[in-house]
Amino acid sequence: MVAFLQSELTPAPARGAGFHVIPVPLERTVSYGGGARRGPEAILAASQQLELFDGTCTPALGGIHTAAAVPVTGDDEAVQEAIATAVAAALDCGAVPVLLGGEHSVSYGAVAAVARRRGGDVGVVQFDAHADLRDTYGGSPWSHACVMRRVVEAGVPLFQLGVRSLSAAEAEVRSRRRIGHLDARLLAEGIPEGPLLPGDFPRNLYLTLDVDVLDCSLMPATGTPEPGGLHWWMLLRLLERVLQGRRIVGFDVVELAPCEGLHHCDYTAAKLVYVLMALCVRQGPAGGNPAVAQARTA
Ligand SMILES: [Mn+2]
Repeated sequence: MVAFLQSELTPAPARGAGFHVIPVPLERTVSYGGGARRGPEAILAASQQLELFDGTCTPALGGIHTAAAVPVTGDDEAVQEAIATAVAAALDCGAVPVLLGGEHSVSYGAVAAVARRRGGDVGVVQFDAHADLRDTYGGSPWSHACVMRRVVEAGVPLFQLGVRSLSAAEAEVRSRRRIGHLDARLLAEGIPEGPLLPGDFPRNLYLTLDVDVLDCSLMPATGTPEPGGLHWWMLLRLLERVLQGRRIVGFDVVELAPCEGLHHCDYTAAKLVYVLMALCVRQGPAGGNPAVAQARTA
C-alpha cells in the first residue's frame, strides 16, 4: 500500500506527525454490495492526485504518517481492540487519528480509544445515510448497521446528520435516548440557522463519515447507496458549522466500496479525508501537536 499523498511528500515518521492515517480493511457484515475491504487502498491510491494546498491551508505540512493496516482477521472483539490500539498509538504521538474504512463497524474501536483518553469528554458526530442504531443485524451486534448503537450504549453522546433510512425500532431508540439529528429530508430545505449541535454537546468531537451520506449520484461506490443525500458543498458547510467552537480529536471515512471505472468515488473519499485534515488545521490541533499549528500559518 502506498502512503497517503506519497506522490508529493516524504511520509512522516509516527512521532511528530500531525496525522496518523490508519487503514482498516474490515469487511465482515456486508448487507448489500461488497468491496469495503478495498476502500483504504483505493483512498490511499487516489490521495496521490490531491493538491497539497486546499485553498485555505496546506494540511500536509502538519506531517502525515500512514500506519500499517490494522489486522482484521481475529474475532470481532479482537479487531475492535486492534483498532483501539492503533488509535491510542496515534494519540500517544499527539497526532489526529484518521481511520480509513472498511465497513462502518471500525468506528467503535476508535471512539472507545478516544473516549478513554479524553476521560469521556468526547462526542461523536455521524454523517451517514443510515442511523446504524440497530441492536443486532444479520445476527451480529458488530454489524455496520449497529455501530452507533454500541457507541451510545458506551455512554458517548451522538449527533447524526444526513440520515434518510432507519427502521421504526431505530427511530424509537433515537427518541428514547434523545439522540440529536438533522436528517437529509430537513437539510434539503437548507441548513437551519443557529448552532447545529446542542449547547451541552462535548467540545471534543470524533467525526465519522460514512461516504453514503453523499447522494448516490455522487457516491455510487458504497455498499448501501441511498438517494436524497448530501452534495459536496452542503457537506462541507455542515462540517464547518458543526465545528464552530469545537475541535476534532479523531475522524474516519468509511464504507467506500470501490467500483471498477468509477475512480471519481475513490478520489471524492480521498478529498474528503484531506478536507477534514484542513478543518483540523483550521480549528486547532487535537493533540496540541505544533506541526499542525505550523501548517495553519504556512
Ligand atoms: Mn454507516
